[in-house]
Amino acid sequence: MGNQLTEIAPTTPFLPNFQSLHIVVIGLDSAGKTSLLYRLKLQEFVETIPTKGFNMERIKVPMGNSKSTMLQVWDVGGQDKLRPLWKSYTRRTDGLVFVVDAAETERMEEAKVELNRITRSAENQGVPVLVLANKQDRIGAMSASELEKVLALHELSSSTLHHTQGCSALDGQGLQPGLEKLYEMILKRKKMLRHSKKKR
Ligand code: G3D
Repeated sequence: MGNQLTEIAPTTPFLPNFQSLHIVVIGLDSAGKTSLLYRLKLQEFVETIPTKGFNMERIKVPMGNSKSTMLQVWDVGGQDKLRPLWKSYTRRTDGLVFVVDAAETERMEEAKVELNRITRSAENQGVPVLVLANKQDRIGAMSASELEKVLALHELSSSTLHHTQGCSALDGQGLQPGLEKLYEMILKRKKMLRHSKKKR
């Protein structure tokens, strides 16, 4: 991830009837998380400095009808010592965005292991997951459906809503539809949770 991006105020007016959402953006280093955030916020591609080790960034973006949506970004993988830290941040999240460099086929197994680890942890049971198959502009990038198979998303628990979306931080393609889908899944889950609470 790059180093400069911290918290930026939202550009859209507040919609008072809707709540704030908290979304954690994760993925292996260099998957394109920071580039995607810049693209979302500034509508342009910004050169970033990929970093390894501890790094956390936050940005507010408009999404669906939510009052504000906080995206919090983490690198995962190769950071065993730091895992307890990011795990505590994913604990109360409404949604997860898992970013994959779809052109880096040799790291798919590593991505699969991390995705499994995160979605299977007790804290994240049932949290909707948007998988972003980033770098679609690159030759040889896996499509969303190919990535879905390679990451074995069908193995996720049936209570975990998920969607895989091809995108590119370079031109912004696919990003907004992916986030809208995540928003839908979050609302659906909240509805399901309310329903099951009423039943009890
Ligand atoms: P991270 O935050 O997940 O660690 P970055 O990843 O956003 O820092 O991106 C890592 C590298 O991938 C950067 O290139 C960045 O420009 C590139 N990148 C990110 N998204 C895309 C994309 O959609 N298409 C292409 N072609 N490249 C992308 P460098 O060269 O600086 O390592």
